Amino acid sequence: MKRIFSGAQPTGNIHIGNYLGALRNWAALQHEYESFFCIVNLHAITIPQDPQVLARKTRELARLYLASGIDPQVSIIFIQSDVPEHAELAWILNCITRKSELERMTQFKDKAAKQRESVGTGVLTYPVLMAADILLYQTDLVPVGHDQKQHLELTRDIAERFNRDYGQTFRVPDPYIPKVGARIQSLSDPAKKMSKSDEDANGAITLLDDTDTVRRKFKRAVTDSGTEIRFDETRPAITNLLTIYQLLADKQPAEVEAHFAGKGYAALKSELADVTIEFLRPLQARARGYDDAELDRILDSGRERAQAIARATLEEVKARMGLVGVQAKA
Ligand code: ATP
Ligand code: LTN
Repeated sequence: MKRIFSGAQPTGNIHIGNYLGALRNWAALQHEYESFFCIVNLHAITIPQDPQVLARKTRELARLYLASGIDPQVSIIFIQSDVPEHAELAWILNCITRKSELERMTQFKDKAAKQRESVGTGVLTYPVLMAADILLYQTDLVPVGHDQKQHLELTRDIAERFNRDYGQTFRVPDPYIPKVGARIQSLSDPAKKMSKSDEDANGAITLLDDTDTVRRKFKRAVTDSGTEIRFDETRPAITNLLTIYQLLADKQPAEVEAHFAGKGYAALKSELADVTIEFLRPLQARARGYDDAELDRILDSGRERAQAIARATLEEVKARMGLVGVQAKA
């Protein structure tokens, strides 16, 4: 069976952009692939985190994976720092990655521009840890949103370089970026992606927002000039709202346009709030449905299953590089 691997960071609040761009596809693909879904807490600490909040968010994210339809009987759900092979392989891959490759990453450039001198080394080397995550599991396919495309390309380059220099070791993964939903934009600024790290909380509908909050955020959502409700690249705000509607209501674009023909923006926003609330209600109930003991059991079993595979890959990597221990007969 082919494999998929993906992950999200336990920072901020997971939003419908993360769901529509990534989690939703994880749940859909899990039956066709052997699946690994990781809570990437080592990525989260590339920027300072409050330890208690990070610990709480890590478990909350595990609940949201489950609530989004990831079945722990089918897929492996685990916490990145529970499998130390991720950090170990990341170090090794750091040594075959060029600094210039990392400095070219647009996400790094954005963060470096904002933080200047204080930008941490982890922000620079973060794509190497991501490559390690993926390559440890001999992954075939990586379902992510559009913003991760460049990191995936780097992962492929690193895998190919290692295979060329040390012999065939890693499977070279393909990205899986959905045609619709890979780039959900902020409700407050349709030129920016919906983001967990946005200071403006009105830009994103989070998976744990209550009914009133959902209605309020959609009501305040920015719209374009004009009145027509149709998909149109030159009108990014309405197109973004229609995309969210299309995916949550499970309709074709033509059906959506026909449905809103002759209606105004207020109707679009109110119906969008309705479908979102209907989608979130059962999801939130499922998230609450897992008690701590059950969550521990799921994460523990995930760690064990993931680590067995990660360990085998790392052993092969170390042998190929001549990294032998006292027990190995060189
Ligand atoms: P954020 O900017 O919201 O913090 P992130 O990409 O840093 O997002 P993750 O939690 O690691 O946060 O992302 C999980 C997944 O969600 C990734 O596959 C990412 O590509 C996807 N994703 C993030 N934002 C969006 C968006 N606005 N639209 C579609 N997919 C998204
Ligand atoms: N970098 C990603 C999260 C991430 C990831 C991964 C995604 C870390 N490791 C491996 C897919 C595969 C992000 O910030 N969204």
